[in-house]
Amino acid sequence: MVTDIHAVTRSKMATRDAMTQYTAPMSKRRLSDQQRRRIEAAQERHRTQASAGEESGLVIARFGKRVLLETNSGKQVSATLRRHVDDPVAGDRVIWVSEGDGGVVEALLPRSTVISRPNSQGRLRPIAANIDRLLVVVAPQPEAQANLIDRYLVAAEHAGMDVTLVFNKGDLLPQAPAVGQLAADYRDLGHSVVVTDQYSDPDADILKPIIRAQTLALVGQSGVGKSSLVQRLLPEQDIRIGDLSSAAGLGRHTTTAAALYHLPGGGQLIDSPGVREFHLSHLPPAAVAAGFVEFAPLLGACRFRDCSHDHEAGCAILEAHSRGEISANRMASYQQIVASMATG
Ligand SMILES: Nc1nc2c(ncn2[C@@H]2O[C@H](COP(=O)(O)OP(=O)(O)OP(=O)(O)O)[C@@H](O)[C@H]2O)c(=O)[nH]1
Ligand SMILES: [Mg+2]
Ligand SMILES: [Zn+2]
Repeated sequence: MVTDIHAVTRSKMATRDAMTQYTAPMSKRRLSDQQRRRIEAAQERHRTQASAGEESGLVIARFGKRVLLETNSGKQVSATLRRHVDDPVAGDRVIWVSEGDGGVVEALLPRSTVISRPNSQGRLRPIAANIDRLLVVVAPQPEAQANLIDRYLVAAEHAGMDVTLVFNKGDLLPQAPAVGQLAADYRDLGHSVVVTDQYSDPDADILKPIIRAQTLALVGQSGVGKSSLVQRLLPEQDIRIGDLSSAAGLGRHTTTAAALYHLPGGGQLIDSPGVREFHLSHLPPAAVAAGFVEFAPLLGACRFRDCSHDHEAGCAILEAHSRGEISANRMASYQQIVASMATG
């Protein structure tokens, strides 16, 4: 949250600079086709040039300087990383060789998508890769934050991933009408929204048709029930679930590393550690407006090409807001994100 007026001013300047340089990402469809071709070409190149013993593998989880790999024959192997190998994470495909009881990762194959976030030192770190759809999980407890949802929507749009907003702990919604309203608001904006809870029939799980054969990543605050969702879909596995009563649902992280799970009906889910906040300081500021679905058709219609949609005359977005077509909450959330970007 920015309380420093100088920081706000700096952010506006940064916005303008970045806006003139920003080019909108290609459509998701073209992006993924092109990236898929590039990845296939890299894999093919590797197949023809591979030296003895090298094969590709899927990263199930990353633990410090080691990864847990799934081999092409479905076995799990713990592997170290050659020094130059760049930060493999759950969902990555890598080239590895076996060594002793384990393996060594030699190369990271190109990614179609990656979710990253700045670490506590402000360095951008990948969390999970090759994601088709982000499942942004929110709940009445800890209470859903619209601004955090908006940040994930911006990041996903920029990265070319689809998004479903999962309103979990639906059993608690009758006591949390504001969260129910939030679900309705995002649905009205045209987003994919599901309401679910751990007591619903697993065979009729509302998430199953969304998952299909894709790779999905569960993200959101700690304690909203991401790991519980995985457990529901994989009743045989033993997945660590947090005890909300001892943590009051805040600030405690039960899941400490992202991990990939294959689902029996096809598709794979990547569970990730909960976040307290999600910084977008690594994105160009103009990506923020592009991630607000009701702003997108108006972009380019402002009088000034480098409009920051904050105070300018002839701003199509502010005009739509004054006509009641963009809600006060979303306008404020947009401005809060842009203002926070200069300070991280
Ligand atoms: N009432 C209710 N509680 C739930 C539901 N799903 C999960 N919980 C509870 O929420 C708490 C946290 O669940 P987790 O699955 O560990 O949450 P998480 O999002 O994985 O948390 P981190 O790993 O810390 O990010 C546990 O006490 C669960 O029993 C639900 O549908 N309804
Ligand atoms: Mg968890
Ligand atoms: Zn504008």
